[in-house]
Amino acid sequence: MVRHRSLFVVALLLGAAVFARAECVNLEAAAKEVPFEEEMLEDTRTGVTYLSLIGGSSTKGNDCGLNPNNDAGQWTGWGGPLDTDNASIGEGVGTRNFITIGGIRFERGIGTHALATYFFDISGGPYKKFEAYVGMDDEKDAGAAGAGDSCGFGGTCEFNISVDGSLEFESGFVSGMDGGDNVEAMFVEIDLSNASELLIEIADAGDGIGCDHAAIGDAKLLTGAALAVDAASKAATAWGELKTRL
Ligand SMILES: [Ca+2]
Ligand SMILES: [Ca+2]
Repeated sequence: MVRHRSLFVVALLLGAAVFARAECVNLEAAAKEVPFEEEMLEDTRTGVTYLSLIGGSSTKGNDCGLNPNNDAGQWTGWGGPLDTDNASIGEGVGTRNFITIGGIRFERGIGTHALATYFFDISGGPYKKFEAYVGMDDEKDAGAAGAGDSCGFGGTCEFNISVDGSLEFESGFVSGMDGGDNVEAMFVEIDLSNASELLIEIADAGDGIGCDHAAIGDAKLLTGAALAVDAASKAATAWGELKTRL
């Protein structure tokens, strides 16, 4: 079971309520409508640092989070270079969509395409934990608008995450759909005490990179200050009622 319900900050999107996106989200309009049932908003707790690819050029951080310190040519295996943070890979530059995995739209995150590699220098940072949700972006699910059915199971990848050379998370085979059902994002939670380097690798699951629109939702580093806040208290409302923007 994905442990997301108590951790999510969700948007109440009823009627014509105006919803302002977080400052670091600069994708104003998606290229196409990717259905979603719920949305996970930016975690605004003190002590949260997002992994952020585009918000700045510094290797040690930018206004929107922590930038990778490996060459940008390794950030996506297709449709690059990545030009917009917190967006899917789409069909290349100018066609990005909001990141959506398993029916959940993520306000913050990394949208890319296998093969992809990211090194993050977390040395000297007071980070205690890494959290994220990994999966295939729903924009390539069979029947998704513009996707056609050529992608079958919505792409297939493997997500491997290492800390200081030690493999801490292996997703195994991940597809975008399982038969006719959407596939939920996998929650990742890794302790980071005294860590120096976080490595995220996205492989093609052995069947080539076709349709491999991979996504990492709400990818963030947490300090002790963030962990001191009861995440459950951030849940704005009950889950399940938030289907009004479908
Ligand atoms: Ca999917
Ligand atoms: Ca694949």
